[in-house]
Amino acid sequence: MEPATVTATTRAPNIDEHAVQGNLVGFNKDFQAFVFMSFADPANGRAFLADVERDLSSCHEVLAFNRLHKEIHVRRGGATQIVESTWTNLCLTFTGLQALEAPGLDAFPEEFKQGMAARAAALGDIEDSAPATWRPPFGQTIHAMAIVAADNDSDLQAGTQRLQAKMAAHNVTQVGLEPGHTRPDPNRGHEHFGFKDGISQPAIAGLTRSSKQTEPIAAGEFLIGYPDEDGNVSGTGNQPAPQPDTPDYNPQAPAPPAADLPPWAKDGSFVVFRRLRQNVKGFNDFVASEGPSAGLDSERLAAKLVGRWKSGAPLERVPGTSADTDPSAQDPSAADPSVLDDDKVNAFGFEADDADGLLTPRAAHIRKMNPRNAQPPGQEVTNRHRIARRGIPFGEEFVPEEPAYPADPAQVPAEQDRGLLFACYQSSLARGFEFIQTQWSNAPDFPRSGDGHDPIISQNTAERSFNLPPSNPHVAMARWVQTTGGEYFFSPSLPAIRELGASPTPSA
Ligand code: N7H
Repeated sequence: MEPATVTATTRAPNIDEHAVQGNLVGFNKDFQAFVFMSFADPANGRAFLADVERDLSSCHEVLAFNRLHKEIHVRRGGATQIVESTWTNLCLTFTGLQALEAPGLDAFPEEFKQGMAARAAALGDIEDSAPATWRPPFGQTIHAMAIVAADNDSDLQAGTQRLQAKMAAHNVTQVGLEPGHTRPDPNRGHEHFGFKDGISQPAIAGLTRSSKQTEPIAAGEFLIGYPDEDGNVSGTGNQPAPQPDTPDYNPQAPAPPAADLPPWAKDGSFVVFRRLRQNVKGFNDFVASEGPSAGLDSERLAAKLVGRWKSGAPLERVPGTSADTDPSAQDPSAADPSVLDDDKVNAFGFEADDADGLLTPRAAHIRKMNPRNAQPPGQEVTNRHRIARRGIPFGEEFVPEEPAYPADPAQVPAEQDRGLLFACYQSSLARGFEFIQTQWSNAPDFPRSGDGHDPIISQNTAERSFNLPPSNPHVAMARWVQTTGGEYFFSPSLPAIRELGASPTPSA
């Protein structure tokens, strides 16, 4: 594939922030609920959309609030919550769009039409991650998902009840609800294995700037109707399918649609929701028992699997680290907290200084998920597979004394049922989530032959192994993250929700 054509328009498109739903840029709230629903019939569904639309938040509102919040926080020296907001967004499955009799649905891509459960074989969701083991309503009919996000639990309850009242008024049935919340201090911002999360996020050209000084990614990688990294307008039928001899090729992806998405899809985005249960005890026991044979203590082996220390500090050298320092030997932030500063924490590549994975193993989670400047593929290929992650942890805190997980996933007790409500946004499921899950995470030969599986999220085999340089033992790993549900959604723009809600036959 030719290198990306980067034009001024690609870099700074004119995006209507009032149109795009707000969670694309990240609600960034400590309490969130994902509410799943089904419509009784098209008229009721459309009436619900028309009614709920005024409660939905836009990117403009979220960005303005976040700016104000930060300004007050900085000026008052980190004072307690001064301004608060509760946000709601709504997105629809393919069956939900059909239930609304939305026009132009033929042009939607095949993987979205099939839904996540039907994509299980391609995604590697097998054995204890197979749809047969998923919690209801996953794998069953879901028409829509609302995301409610608030600063505290009582605001979340109030926001959810407001939504539920509108659902009830229009005969919309709640088929599931997944509550998430950030972990309590001192683990706020960390996921359940203990790692700081939400550090490396792509900036979306024309919409967000990265505080971590990374180059913005073309808006067309996240939103429909804008030039992507290759200069093609996303959602149009003119995008050639990647050919087998290119690093963009995904044999698991169905052929891309030949037709353009309908006009109402502009400013929309595809959303992946995945309920990922984390076996914290299994992970902790593994790094404690396997570390010594690899010559590492448990914290260091854990860091090698992820590619960052639990503090968030990278295993690579960042600006200011001397060339003879090994930041993968012990957490450098203990001696120098500045490695966690925005201008350092993400300021590294892999290939130039660490081609052999001596610091960050090539199969470490963050290296698989964003190979940065790896060759192959080059940066321009990596940038065609970026996602905006918007997940939040769920479940109770881990207690070290708790028993091992039962073999049967259905028997995991509620108090041990914890993990990540993973959500991500992209303009193409095939090139975003599906590509990185199948071609990078699940692939033992990516980036290079024999590197191993992503230790955190690969799913397709119980025989997972991880190549740990320099001695390169293939460490055998259990699966500590199980898929317990998930679905594909489309997050339409606010004008599109008005249009879909207003008329039984909106113009295609
Ligand atoms: Fe991952 N973890 O705790 O190990 N992830 N992730 N992820 N993840 C990242 O930079 C984790 C999951 C990505 O640009 C960090 O935010 C866990 C899925 C991407 O450097 C940590 C789960 C997918 C990045 C974790 C999970 C991804 C990333 C480092 C599930 C996509 C950015 C902190 C339970 C299919 C890479 C950070 C970059 C980072 C963890 C899921 C993708 C600590 C526990 C399903 C793109």
